[in-house]
Amino acid sequence: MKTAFLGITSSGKSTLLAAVSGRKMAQAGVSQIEELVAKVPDERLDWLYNLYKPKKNVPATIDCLDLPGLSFADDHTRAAARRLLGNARTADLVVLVIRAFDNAGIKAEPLKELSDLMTEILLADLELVETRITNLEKQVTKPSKDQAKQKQELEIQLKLRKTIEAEKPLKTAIANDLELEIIKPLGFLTLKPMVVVFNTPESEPSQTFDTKGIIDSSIPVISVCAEIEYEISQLDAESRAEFMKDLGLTESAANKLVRSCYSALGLINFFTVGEDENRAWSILAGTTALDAAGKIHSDIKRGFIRAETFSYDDLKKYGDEKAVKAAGKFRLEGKNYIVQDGDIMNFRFNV
Ligand SMILES: Nc1nc2c(ncn2[C@@H]2O[C@H](COP(=O)(O)OP(=O)(O)O)[C@@H](O)[C@H]2O)c(=O)[nH]1
Ligand SMILES: [Mg+2]
Repeated sequence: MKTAFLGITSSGKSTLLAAVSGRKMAQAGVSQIEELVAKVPDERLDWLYNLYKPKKNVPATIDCLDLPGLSFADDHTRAAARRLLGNARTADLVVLVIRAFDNAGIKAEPLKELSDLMTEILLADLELVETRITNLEKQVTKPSKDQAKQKQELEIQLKLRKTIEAEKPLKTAIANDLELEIIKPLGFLTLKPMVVVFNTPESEPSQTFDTKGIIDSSIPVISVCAEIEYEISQLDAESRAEFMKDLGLTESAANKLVRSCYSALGLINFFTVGEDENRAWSILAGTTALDAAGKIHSDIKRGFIRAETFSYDDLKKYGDEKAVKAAGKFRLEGKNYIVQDGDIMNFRFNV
């Protein structure tokens, strides 16, 4: 699962990514594509750590792609921006970073910036559709074993073009899963889940913005001051707690952002616990116990017998595993059990 961070140059993408990944800020102005890993904060894992005191505590992570800043100032930079947007096509989630702080004398125009970015993303998808239509129209005239498939895709692409031109969301044009499967490899940006981040000034970190009419109300919108978050990320645990207390914060905005990316990706956690390590595992909501076992190791999936399962909530309520068992909350689940967020699992297997 990969998240691409997109935004205009100097919107604070790299600062924000340094904050969520806990690393040092690279030299300013570095304009290459970089992959970073962000730990997904989960206070349940911290609680479990205190109970089991394992040697290691392993949180879930998400991969983040830092793309060089976009510019739509002229045809030349616009063409470069189009190419950069292409790099986001393999991502599962798009995070738009919008500059809401004045920078080097340039005033922030956050809503305009968001609106422009949304337009450019839509145009990039339109260009992809146009190119595809041109190619397919040529291909379908030549007999080949793929001809039927090409005709089918051409019909879908023509439908998509109409939808974009009518300024309607692409997903309204897709009739069923088969159509979705046919066009999925192209990586349309407007079909991806999205999170919008307003990078706010230090003077007003929780400033909010009315995005009605610009983006769909289902898209999560978060206010973050990347500079402050970066400072927080560079502190040791103790100073961090103090700093946050001074600011009256219970959770850093960077944490909130990572968690909202995680849920926008449709991911949930199950846990494994033990002397060696406690670990949070990422799975898509709706994953079966058998596939969850496969996340850990293919042998565990192959030799799956059953999954000893109890919920984090029950563990917290009753205090320890023995009490969970005594309360009748310890379960044996089979292959088809749908794993729930917060399940603590031990897979029995035989290979
Ligand atoms: N005042 C202020 N400056 C910021 C903030 N976030 C980033 N910056 C500054 O804006 C400049 C560009 O940030 P950078 O993260 O490199 O932007 P990118 O081009 O989107 O990767 C840097 O000088 C940052 O220090 C913020 O929240 N407030
Ligand atoms: Mg950058």
